[in-house]
Formats: sequence, structure tokens, C-alpha cells
Amino acid sequence: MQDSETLGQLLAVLRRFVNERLIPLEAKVSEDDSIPADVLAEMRALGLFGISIPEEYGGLGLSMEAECRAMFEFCRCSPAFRSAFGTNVGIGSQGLVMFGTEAQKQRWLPGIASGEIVTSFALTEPEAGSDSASVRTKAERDGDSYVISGGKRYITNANRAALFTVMARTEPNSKGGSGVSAFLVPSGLPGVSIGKPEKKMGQQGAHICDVNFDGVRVPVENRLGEEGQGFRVAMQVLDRGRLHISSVCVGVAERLIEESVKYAGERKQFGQALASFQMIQAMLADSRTEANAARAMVLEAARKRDAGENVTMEAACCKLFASEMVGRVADCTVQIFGGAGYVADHGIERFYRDVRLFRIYEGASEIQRLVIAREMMKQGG
Ligand code: COS
Repeated sequence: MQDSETLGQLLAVLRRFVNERLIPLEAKVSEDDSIPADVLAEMRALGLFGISIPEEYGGLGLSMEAECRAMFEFCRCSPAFRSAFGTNVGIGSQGLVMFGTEAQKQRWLPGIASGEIVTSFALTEPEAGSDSASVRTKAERDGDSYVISGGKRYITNANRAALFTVMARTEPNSKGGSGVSAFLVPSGLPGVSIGKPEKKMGQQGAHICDVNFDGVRVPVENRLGEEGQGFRVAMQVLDRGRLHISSVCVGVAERLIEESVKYAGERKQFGQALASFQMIQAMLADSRTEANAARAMVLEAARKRDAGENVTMEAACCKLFASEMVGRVADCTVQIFGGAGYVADHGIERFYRDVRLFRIYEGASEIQRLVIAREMMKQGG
């Protein structure tokens, strides 16, 4: 789906769905720490689980630019809703899309696109967070199988996942990324166990869990890419994922700006609307400027990626700027709402907690800076 008219229709449908269906449910989802099953079914029916999956495998086949535009629109609601399909669209499926064999794609992608299969990306470990090349989970070759053992940490959607992309070390004596391979591991295999969802600062309704692999036997056909190529698979998946998350940050910022403008127009102090005070106007203007800048950066990087260019540096720039931007916008929003921003009723404090994660997952801000600087040295600027 690449023509602008069809994309325009999708964006209009998403706007209506978010406004009418999701925003009214935000408080309940947060309180219950769960998204109702009928809402998940509606998201599946809208094709959201497969927006990035090629049409030949049952997805909507959006370009990166179109996917980012869809997220600008969809993410005007609690980020927990996006998380329900985020792994299917991003880090849980894109290794398969980019590096999968035709047989692997035929087997898994249609179910991922429809949302029948939830996917999850298992890279992080207790001792391998930002230093993701130091994974200790091992995969030992045994005839036509690999036997996987090790523990993964903070894995998004693990409790709902039917399929994991698991990064595991196939060369036991190797250090760093070179001895790591990627595997497609169905969650129903003997030896896979999932921990309880963690209690978190925000994004209730989205879940992360530990996952343990205890002698899990997977056939050689489930290896994704060549042996030893798994870290590259992970990094390329993350390059793309970082653009996706950046567009999520822009969407959330748009919602917060809308809320701020509305509240500043309605709320009166000293006999005037808050919006008439220049110190409030400055916060609104700064938020608008930064959100526009992030939007423009994301779209430019997405277009480059669609044109086949390497966007490692651009994706890291976007993730760094957009995640920090939405943090500042959320802070201004709390400030504009004042006491009402701090108490739970208006939901602003919930967004303030929710957006904190954007500076941490899919590569912390410090890692984005490291990636940017390294690429600058390589590229000479
Ligand atoms: N695309 C393709 N290949 C890449 C790549 C990319 N974006 N980034 C790195 N690689 C390759 C390198 O070319 C190198 O290959 P060779 O060994 O053949 O030279 C290999 O991967 C190792 O890369 P590097 O030396 O840069 O690894 P480091 O351990 O020094 O650093 C960082 C890697 C820190 C950038 C990486 O671990 C990272 O992104 N960490 C954050 C992880 C993260 O985002 N976690 C979030 C949880 S997952 S949701």
C-alpha cells in the first residue's frame, strides 16, 4: 500500500479509532494493566500487527515513511496500545523480513501480519543490556539441531509471544558480536519458560518478562541468517526499530501538545486564560518547535531508508532527539497543568511516566550518542 490516497484513508481511520476507541480506555488499561481482548481484536482487524510486513505475506506493506506517518497518528494515545503490536511490526518480525529464507517467511509472516502470532525479540540479558554483544545465552550445534540455553531479561510481549527471535552464542569461546547467531524459537517448545510480567514505572498494559531457555532444541532451519551473523541481524533490526520508536515519540508529543493547548485555553488564573501568559506560550512554542523538528528528522531518515541507504547514524540521531524531545514536552505539559498535571485524574502524570522509557529501550540515549559519534568518525562528519 504505497499510494498517498490509500495512506490518507488509513491515517483517517487510525485517527478515528484512537479518538473514539482508545483514548477513552487509557485510564482503565493503565489501572487493569491489560488491554481488553476486544480492542486487541479490533487492532488485528485494522491490520496494525502487519503494517510493516510485505503484502505478499498478508501485511499492509507500508514503506518506512508510511509506517512512521501511521505511528505519528496512532501514538496520540497511551503508548501501551502501540506496544501490543509494536514487536510484530518492529523488532519481533524485521529480522525475519530482512534475513529470513523464503520458507521461514512463508511459515511465519502471515500469522505475524494477522496478529495471530505475537513475536518478541530476545537480545537483552542480565549481563548484556547496553553491551548487547556480550550475550551469554548459548546455542550448541547437535546434528540437525541447536540446543539453546540461557536467560533473557525485560523481553517485551514475552508473555503473549508465540515466536521469539533469540540471539545466542554459537561459538563458545568467542567474545563480542562475531560468535552470535539468531534463531526463531517458538514459545511452545519444551524448555522455554516465561517469568511474571515486571512491575514498571509506566506503560501499564504493556508487559516485559524474563525468558529462560533450558536446553531448547530447535532445528537448523530455524537459524535466521548465517551462523555468526546474529549480532548484525540484531543491529539492523534495531536501526529500523529506532526509527519506529522515534515516530512513536512524535505521536505522543502531539497528543501532549494538544492537551496543553486545550488546557491553557480553558484554565483561567489572574482573570485570564493560561494561554495568554507569555511564560506558558514559551513552553507551548518550544514544544511545537521540537516536535516539528523531530517529525522532519524522522521523515527524512525514513525516506533515506526506503531509498536503500544505510541509516544507522540517522536512526540513532532520531531516537536520541525524539525520545529526549518527548521527555521535555511531557515535562512542560505537567508544568502547564500544574497541580492537575501531578494528580492522576487528567492522565498527564501517566504520560510523564510512560515517556521515560523511550530514552532507555531499543538503545539508551548514551548508546545513540556512541553510535552517532562512531558513524561520524567512519563517515568523516
Ligand atoms: N548494522 C550492521 N552491522 C552492525 C551495526 C549496524 N547498525 N552495528 C554494528 N554492526 C556490526 C559491526 O560492523 C561489527 O561487525 P564486525 O565484527 O564484522 O566488524 C559488529 O556488528 C560488532 O559491532 P561493534 O564493534 O560496533 O559492537 P560494540 O559491542 O562495540 O557496540 C553497540 C555495539 C553498543 C552499538 C550495540 O551493542 C548496541 O546497539 N547496544 C544497545 C543495544 C540495544 O539497543 N538494546 C536494546 C534492547 S533490544 S529492544
